[in-house]
Formats: sequence, structure tokens, C-alpha cells
Amino acid sequence: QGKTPACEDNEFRAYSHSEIARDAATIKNSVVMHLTTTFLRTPDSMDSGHAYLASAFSVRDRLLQRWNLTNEYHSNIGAKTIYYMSLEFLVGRTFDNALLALQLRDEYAGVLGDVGFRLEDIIDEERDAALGNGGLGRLAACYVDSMASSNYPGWGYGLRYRYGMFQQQIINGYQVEAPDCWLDSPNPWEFPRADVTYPVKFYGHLVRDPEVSYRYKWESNVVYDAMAFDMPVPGYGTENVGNIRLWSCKTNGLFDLNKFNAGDYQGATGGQVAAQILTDVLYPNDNTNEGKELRLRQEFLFCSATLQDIIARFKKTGKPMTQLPELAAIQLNDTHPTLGIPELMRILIDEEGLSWDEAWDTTTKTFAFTNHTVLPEAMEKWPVPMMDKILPRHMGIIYDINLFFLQSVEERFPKDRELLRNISIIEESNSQQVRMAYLACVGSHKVNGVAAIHSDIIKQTIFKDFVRIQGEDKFINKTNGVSPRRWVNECNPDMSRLITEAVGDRSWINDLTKLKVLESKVDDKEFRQSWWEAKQKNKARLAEYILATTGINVSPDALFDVQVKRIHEYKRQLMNILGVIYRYHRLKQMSAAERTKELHRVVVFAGKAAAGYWVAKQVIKLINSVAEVVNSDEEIGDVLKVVFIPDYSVTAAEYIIPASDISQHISTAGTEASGTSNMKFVLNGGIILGTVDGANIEIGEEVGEEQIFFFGCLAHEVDEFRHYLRFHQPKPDEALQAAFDMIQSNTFGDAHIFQPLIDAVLCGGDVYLLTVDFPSYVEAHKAVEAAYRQHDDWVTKSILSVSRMAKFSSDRAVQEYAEEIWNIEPAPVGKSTV
Ligand code: OX2
Repeated sequence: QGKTPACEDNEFRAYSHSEIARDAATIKNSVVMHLTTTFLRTPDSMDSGHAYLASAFSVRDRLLQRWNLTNEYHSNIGAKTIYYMSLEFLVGRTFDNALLALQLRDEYAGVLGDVGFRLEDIIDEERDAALGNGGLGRLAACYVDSMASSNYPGWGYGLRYRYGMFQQQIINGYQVEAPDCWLDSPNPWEFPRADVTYPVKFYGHLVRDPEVSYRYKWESNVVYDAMAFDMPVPGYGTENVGNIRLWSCKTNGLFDLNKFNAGDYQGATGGQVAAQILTDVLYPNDNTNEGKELRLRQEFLFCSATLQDIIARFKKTGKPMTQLPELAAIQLNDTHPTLGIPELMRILIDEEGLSWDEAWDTTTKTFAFTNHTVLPEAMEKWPVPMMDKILPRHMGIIYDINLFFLQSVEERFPKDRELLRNISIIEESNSQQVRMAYLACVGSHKVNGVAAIHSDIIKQTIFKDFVRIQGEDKFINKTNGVSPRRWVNECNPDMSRLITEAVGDRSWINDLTKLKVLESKVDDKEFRQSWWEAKQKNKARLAEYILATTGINVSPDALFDVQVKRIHEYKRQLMNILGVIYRYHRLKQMSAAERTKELHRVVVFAGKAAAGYWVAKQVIKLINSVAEVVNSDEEIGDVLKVVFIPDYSVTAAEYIIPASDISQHISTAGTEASGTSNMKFVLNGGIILGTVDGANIEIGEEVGEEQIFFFGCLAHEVDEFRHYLRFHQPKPDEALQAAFDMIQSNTFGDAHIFQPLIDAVLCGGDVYLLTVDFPSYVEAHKAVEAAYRQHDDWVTKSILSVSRMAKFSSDRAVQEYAEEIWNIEPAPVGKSTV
């Protein structure tokens, strides 16, 4: 490789620093240039797919300039950087987001309009980057968005899955999974970095250092190369552009020419297949841990490449390794990247020659850990024999971390064997298991939950003993937030325009405290009318989307009642559909005259079930079966419609959320750590019907209790109810019994299919407390209906809610992390562009 000469050519430099050109002629020129030279098309043969690609590449050129400058600037000033490690980034689309960030949307709409395309149609050509399951992955995407927009030097690190979240088809009412081949067409939003590649070892054996007993050489000939792909993260209102670095396994060098020459064609590619599978698929599990060996190998490939990269960058500063925490903070997004802790220890001790104590001090000062769940089925544990086979060096390091930790505890709490057993990183079960949450906790200087109630619960449950040992201060709360860029400005243009008018400028997009001024508009007749119309327009847009995706016609004049999220027993979509069935039952009992007085309602569901989660898939079938019967019941007509929108995604959410009147967040109290769509719905002028759980509670505190419909038992009551129901037959109230009866009389098809769902409630201990909460759930729906009929009061609730939602911006959340955990400061590369 040639050396890099200092750049003395000022024209070169000047170009790389030039302003973004905004005039139509330059934009047109660059779109045509990409159309003809990048895609070998002519303007006459341009379809909307190529119009998208050519425009996206043209926008990308403009973004790249800023991207380069940002990276150059941050490394020049030696800025401390936050590395957000996450196995999931649920980014969605980038084109519109980039246009808005660069404030080029009107310009591109004009240029495309001149050649007969609507910008909305062009935007629709982009495929989602769906490298995540749900809230956890979308949170990671919102946080890198906030880092970029708030000028924090920050990178996301993740895996570049060849197949993202599966595509959900609904066939005969059942979910059917199809692969998500999102990379089939060119992806303008990623940059292959062939020169950024690291070897990652697996298996092998250890050779002890003759001089230092805890230092080893790890030898193995199973080595894979992880190569970086960078995705730009456009900052809004700033010239900063952030980065998500995703690793992909390289396969080219693994082709076995000797086997090929000997005619063994399958054998020749065997090594490639083994490598490729490492970054082929996202495990489609939300809040569950499958304990699959391939998943462990994915996690390690990710952690090893990331840590090597962070260290390579740090070493360029020439500083001693013990100063790493002064320049790098690493946040673990749940336990999935926890192997980063032993991997950093290995690099520092075995390769950099640090002592154990120096390495441990450096590691714990660098890492911090976010916990996102208390569900036992989600807790990552790896069998010791599996870990020992695949990662022998890391298993040894984990044993030592545990040993020193337990020794330090024993000094303070002598002879408390039970305490030692409870906090040990190694669980002494039938086959020993590594408890990843404990490893993450011990190896980090801060541990946080994602909403106030959740942060309290983890201190009282899984980390109770750790709080006692390591002190209260280590365990903190960081309530989640969502990006106002994507979740208001991008997805709800009409409401955004109204807010901009009320605020006087667009500054609210980077500062949600500005929403306060809406409160002064609450009595302004014209404003209220426009507010209502914006919602109606969004509902009409969703009605079109529903028609296109399901063939069902719904009226925007009905109340839109929405529950969209992963299908999970704890989220209780079953309770929702049972409520719908009860409503249907009541409507059927009424006279036609009585029915005309009923409020019209469209109940919208969407969400994916993990492919192996049978109960969740039966719930989808039940929803679709109910929809089929209700929607074709002529007596019922528009009074009740039930819709299951297939293939829920970030893009689908951008249509659905702004159109909701009421949205349901109805998890059994204490089970939903935070929830983030609840924030998005309220920020878009919708009202919540929810349990006293997760971030619902804090939303209620902010918007005021008039603006939210709570029901159900409280988190501290749950254990007692569950205990009671384990030994006593659950007693459904009349309403719930009516719903069960309707299912059991084959109203929605063969009742046998659904009997297991009923049995889980009546014979399985009703773990999610449907029988306990159903009566208050039905009451809460009545209250919603009465409130919606008071049209004026409803608009007031909607405006007041939005005006009080500042807390739930991811900008606030990221700022708190930056100040209280990462100790980093904003470093704007240029001037503000708002
Ligand atoms: C989710 C949680 O279930 C959800 O409550 C939370 O809002 C989100 O993470 C972001 O914090 N997998 N997904 C989650 O946790 C796990 C584990």
C-alpha cells in the first residue's frame, strides 16, 4: 500500500469542504449523472425504481461530504466518542429522512416533478432496513439519530444481516414467514469498507504465558474475517452526520480450490457457507432467548470485530491503553453484546500486556449496560460447555472475573453461601450456565433500566443483591425516548406544519420543549379545526393503506383503535380481541335501531410473532378469523371493522401511528419495561388506553390524568394474583365468558383451533391476568367512547397531550446518557443549519 501524502492540493480540499448545492440545475444534473453512469439508464427509460436510486445516490453524495468532515473533525479534536453496541438497528427507510435533514425535500420534489414523478411514490420505492425485532432495535436507531442531531460524537455498531426481519404474509388467517431479501437491489445507504476488516477466531486451544499465570496465547485455525459496512445517520439541523458500522462476514478467501479441482464442488464452498451463515440472519425473537450456538457465534463475531476496531482507532492517538475510558464509552444494548467485556479483557491482557487489575479497571470504566426486560424467557444464559468449546479463552476470563468478584463479596459478607450462589456469574444448574446479565452488570460502571417503574423493578428483583453489594448509585433510570425527526416531522407532515406555525419556526424538531406553546393554542378555534383536519387526513391516508394491503374498506369517520407491536402473550393482544368479540356479541344482541346509535369503530392490529412462538401465532389466526366474520356481517356494517395489517414495519408504523385516535398499551403490569410506541402515538395526537406499566406511567404524569385512560391491576399486586390463580380456578366475568362462548360455539370457525388460548386462561393459571383485568378493561373502553363523543374535549386532550410530551424525545434521553454515563460533550462540526 502506498503512503498517504499530506494533501496540498487546495482545490481538492476546497471541494470537500464546499457548501451543498441546492439549485435545481445542479440537482437535476447529479440525478441524471447517477441515472446514466451509476445505473446505465437513460432518462427515457427511467422508471420509478431507477428514479429512486438515482435520486438517492444524488442525495447520498451531499450527505457524504458532511459525513467525511464529521469524522475528520472528531478525530482531529480527539473527541471522546460513544459506541452504542446493539445486535439490532431497526432503521427503516433513509431517503426521506436524509432529504429532511439536508432540507432538500422541496428541491428534489421539484426536480422529480419536472419529469413526471411524485416524490411520495419515489420514497415508496425504498425497502426498509429491518435489522431488528421491535422496540429494542428501533430505540438504537432513534439514539444514533439523536446523537447525530445533538452533535455528540457517536457511532452505532451492529451486524449487517443479509436477511433482516422476515416478511409476514397472512395466508388463510395464519402468519407465514418469507425471507426479507432487502439487499437484492442496490443499497445507496451503505458503504463497504474493504480496508476495515478484522480476523475473528473461534474454537482452538490456549497456551499459557510462562511468565504471567493469567496471560494466554489463543491459537486456532478457525478464523473468519469481519468486514465493515458503514451507514450514514443524517443529523437534523446540523452538519453532523453519524455512522452505524455493521459487520459482515467475508467469504471470498474461503473457497477451497484444491477440493474444487478434485471435483468436490460442495466441499469447495463449505467454508464459505460456514462463514456466511454468521451474518446471514437476524434471529426473529423479541424478548426471548433461544440459546442457539449460531447466535452465540454471531454475538462473538460482532463483539470481537467491534472491540478490535475501537482499539485500533484509539491506538492511533498513541496514548496508553489505560486511558481508553477517556476517549471511548461503550453502551451495551441489553446483554446481547456482553461478550465485549471479556473480549476487551483478552485484548488488554493477552495482546497489550496490561496487568489483570489495569485491564479490569479500564474495562469497567469503559462499559455501561442497559437492561430492557425482566421476562425470564428473555434472560440470556449460555451453557458453560458450549462457551468453553467455542470461546475457550473467554470462558477462562469469565471464570476469573467471577472468582475475583465472589472473593471481594466474601470479604464483605463472610460465610453467606446463599448470597454467593445467587450472585455468581456461573449458575450451578444441571449443566452450568453463564448468566450474561450478571456478567454485564459486574463489568459495567453503570446499569440502567428504560423507564422509572422498570428501573425500580430490576433493583428489587434481578439486581437486588448487586445493589446491596455495589451500591445504589450504580443503578439508574434512563426513560426511553423517540426521535421527533422520524416520529413527528417525517411521519406526520400536516401536524408538523401546524406545530411549526405555532412555534414560529422549525426549532421544535430538535427541541421538543418548544411544544409547550401549543397549550396557548388550545382555545384557538381555527387552530383546533386544523388540528382535527390533520388527524382526519392521516386517517384517510391509513384507510387507503388498509384497502391496499388487506382489501378492507374502512371509514375515516370511525374511531380508530390501534394496537401495533410484536405479538406476545404479555402484551395481551388476546385480551384486545376478546374485547372485540364481546363488543360484537353486544352489537348482535341490539336491535337495528339501537345499533345506529353506536359509535363506529375500526380496530386495527399489526405485528409479527416469532416464528417458533405457537401461541402468538394462534392469536394472529384468531384476530383474522374474527375480522373475517365481523367485516362480512351485513347487520354490523361500518359499526365495527376489524383489520390485521400484514407485515408490520417501521414504514407501516409511519402510516399507522399518526392516524390513531386511541392506541392500546395493555401489558400485564410490570411486564413491559417501557414501550416506545406509546410515546409515538401521543406525540401524534393520539390518546392512550393502557395499563399502569412501563412508560405509560410517566406519559400519564406528563400529560395529566385527564388525557390518558388507565385500567387494570398494579405491578405490586401481580404476584399475589398469580399465586392465587395457580391454586384457584380463574373466574371470567360475564363479558369475558360471553366472548369465550362465542368462540366455543364456532362463530369464528372451528373452535378447536382456539381452545388452547382459552385453556391458557382458564386452566393454565391465567399468567397474564386476563380474568383479573378484563372487567376494568371493558369499563375503560366505555370511558373512551364517551370521551370521543365529546368531540371538543377530545381535541383539547389531543392538543394538550402533544404540548406536554417534551420528555419523551430521544434527544433528552441521549443527553442524560451523555452527561450521567458516557461523560461526553457535543462537538458540532460546522454551523447550525436550522
Ligand atoms: C424491549 C422492551 O420489551 C420494551 O418494553 C422497551 O420499550 C424496548 O425494549 C426498548 O427499551 N427485547 N426487546 C425489548 O427488550 C428486549 C430484551
